[in-house]
Amino acid sequence: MTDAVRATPVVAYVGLGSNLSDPAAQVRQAMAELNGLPESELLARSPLYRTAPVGPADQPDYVNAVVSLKTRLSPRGLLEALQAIERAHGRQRDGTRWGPRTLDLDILLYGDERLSEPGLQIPHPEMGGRAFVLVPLADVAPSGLRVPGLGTLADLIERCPREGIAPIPVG
Ligand code: PH2
Ligand code: MG
Ligand code: MG
Repeated sequence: MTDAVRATPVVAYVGLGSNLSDPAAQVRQAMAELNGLPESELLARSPLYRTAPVGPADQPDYVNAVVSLKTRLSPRGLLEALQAIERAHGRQRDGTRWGPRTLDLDILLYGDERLSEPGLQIPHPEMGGRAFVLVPLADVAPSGLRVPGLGTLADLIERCPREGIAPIPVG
């Protein structure tokens, strides 16, 4: 893993998504694994949502959720830890954009930082208009949360049609 660990922890938000091999179980299991990340403390987990696929329509519905964590991992260190969890869930990267996946873990926000590096853009470049990200994010973040470059979470939610997304009952 990339060695960078920071002296001061940052609050990061991670989006979870799955639409293959028992998606709700994949997401719940991934939340447990995120709870065990080194140099990190899981702060909150959103409910799970069943969501219509964005992108190619000929794929199963997704289960989506968001967690917040306090972490001293660097953005790159966090990304590598998330990719290791994706691989453990059998994630195949065949290059198909927006195609079906057993587990997708995306860094949505990392404090108030903006980053644009190969393979790592923060805030997540597509989060601003996606209800399947914004709705669970609002479950774990203050509505006044600023998304760097995009405004407050409350404003983004207001502008985003809340279609094709339904909470999954607990239990
Ligand atoms: N992820 C994608 C593409 N489309 N659609 C939904 N509903 N949920 C996702 O997590 C999702 C998607 C690529 O990351
Ligand atoms: Mg991803
Ligand atoms: Mg994604």
